[in-house]
Amino acid sequence: MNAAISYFDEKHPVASRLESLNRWVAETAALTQPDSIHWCDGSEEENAALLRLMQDDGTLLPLNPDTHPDSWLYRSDPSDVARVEHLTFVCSRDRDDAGPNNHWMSPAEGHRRMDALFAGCMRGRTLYVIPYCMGPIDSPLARCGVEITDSPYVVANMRLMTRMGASALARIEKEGVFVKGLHSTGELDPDRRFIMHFPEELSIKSYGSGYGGNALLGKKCHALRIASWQARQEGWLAEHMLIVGIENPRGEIHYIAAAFPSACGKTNLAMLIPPESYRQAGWKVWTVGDDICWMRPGEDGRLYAINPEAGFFGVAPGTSEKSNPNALATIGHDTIFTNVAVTADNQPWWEGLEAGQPSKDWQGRDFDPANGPAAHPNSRFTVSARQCPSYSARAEDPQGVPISAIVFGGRRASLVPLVFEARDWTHGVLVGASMGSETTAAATGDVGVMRRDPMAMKPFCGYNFADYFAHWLSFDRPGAKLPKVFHVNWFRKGEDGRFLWPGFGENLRVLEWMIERVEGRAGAVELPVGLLPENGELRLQGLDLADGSAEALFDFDLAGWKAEFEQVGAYLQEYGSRMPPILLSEANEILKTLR
Ligand code: SAT
Ligand code: MN
Repeated sequence: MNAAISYFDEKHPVASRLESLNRWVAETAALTQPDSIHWCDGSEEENAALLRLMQDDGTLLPLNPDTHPDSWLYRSDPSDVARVEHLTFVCSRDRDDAGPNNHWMSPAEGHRRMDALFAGCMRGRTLYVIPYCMGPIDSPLARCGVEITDSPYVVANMRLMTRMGASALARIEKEGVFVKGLHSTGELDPDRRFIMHFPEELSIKSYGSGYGGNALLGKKCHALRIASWQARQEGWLAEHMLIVGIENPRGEIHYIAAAFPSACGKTNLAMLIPPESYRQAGWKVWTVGDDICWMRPGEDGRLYAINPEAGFFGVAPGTSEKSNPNALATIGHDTIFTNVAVTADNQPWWEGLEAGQPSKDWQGRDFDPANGPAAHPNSRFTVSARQCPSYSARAEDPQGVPISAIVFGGRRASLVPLVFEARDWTHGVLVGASMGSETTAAATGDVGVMRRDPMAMKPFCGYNFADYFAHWLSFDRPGAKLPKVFHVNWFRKGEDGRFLWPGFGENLRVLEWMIERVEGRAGAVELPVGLLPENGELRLQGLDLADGSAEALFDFDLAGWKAEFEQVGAYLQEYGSRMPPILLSEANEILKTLR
């Protein structure tokens, strides 16, 4: 301890009035041995100085200032381009609290391993202290954390993704509670890389990666894994969901929260542009968040949601004037691009962008198709949400927005129809719990493999899924006015292997049906798996679907569903006696009907 305190001298002044924070920074400095300590205040000057530093040492490459002012390219280590689920652990005291859905290590072993990696790792580097707030600074739903990192790239990204600096520190000093996140890029050696969570201590230790979800600790580590644990204790939900407001021609706005796995279109849905005929009729879409949603019951019994983030860390490939013009407008300036390609005139480029040609690939090599795609499939942009043309004024509302509908969805080439509605909350929880999806490039490993991904939280739930489902079920109580629950599948394919549904802006047609259901105006047909739109209730006018697609999108394959529910039943059984019996019996009932 005494050695640690020596870090606070004239060169490293004590920067907080909160003793527990100062002590933690001092202890961390004693362990990691940085050359200097910098407490981030979140100011423009600080950001400018950091960007200059990274430009000078080649960490950030400036992009074309005429087309992309104040924007930067960051090329990561080629081995460090995605989340690493196999190296991500929940270190709870009791192994069963982490559950079969998480890798587990005891807290003592977790700390021992991590502290061995952190010992002396910041020699020659600066230790940055980043106080941040997840959610609007004055929101009772928001929660704070402090990330210590040796990566200026992480500081610059956290500044875009969270409310970071002096105002967050003031809230932390008032509350006295914060999530402690310790991060070092270490040697970027995949064999010396771990992301560990200590939910009972509200702390995170992450070593050996500079990539988004592994290194920006406010995001998946805090706002999902630790927050889901906190949310269970405190009676709220921390979810991997976008939040979007849909304004109808009468000027009424319904807010929808939707859970899709990483790289399955959350950003696109959150920023959707209505089809021409809808636009003319007066429909508008407002973006509240594109990745994470914290919600809790309000006094009127409805669920109220905030987006804990302040920016977007979106997938670049596939983003175009056609697929997501709002995203393109958002990233026109003051954006950090990670692992994209560049054109000859130094504009960022990725597959799916209509304009331009790649000149250098994501690793800085002359572009050669033999080396694979020009931009890494998980290349990203980081940008402040305030730059989004469709950013909702309610996104900064400290009380959050009331949620009318919850949507679950995965990438399923077959079986699952375009949309169906759950019969009630319990069935809705089962619909979420039985979600399946094909894996994407957002995590290291095979792409396109079908796996169970309940509520799109498989990589992010900080505790036992059985307890998580029980927590979800507990919201159905007297006085609750819960949202309706739906399931969508934008990714069903026809026999020719092509997508049956055009997606993107046209998805508003499906959201319109949901809103009509919420308002009690649209009909539905009941099948064993849920409620489908009555014939003609899903508005398809003006949509150029291939012959037979409209039917194929809702084609009901009885044998396929039986097999699906047999799998779902077996999956839920894996959680043993902690699985809520009502969920098992709900799944069983459906299977019986299918048989
Ligand atoms: O890398 S992140 O976890 O931040 C993005 C994602 O995979 O959803
Ligand atoms: Mn995500």
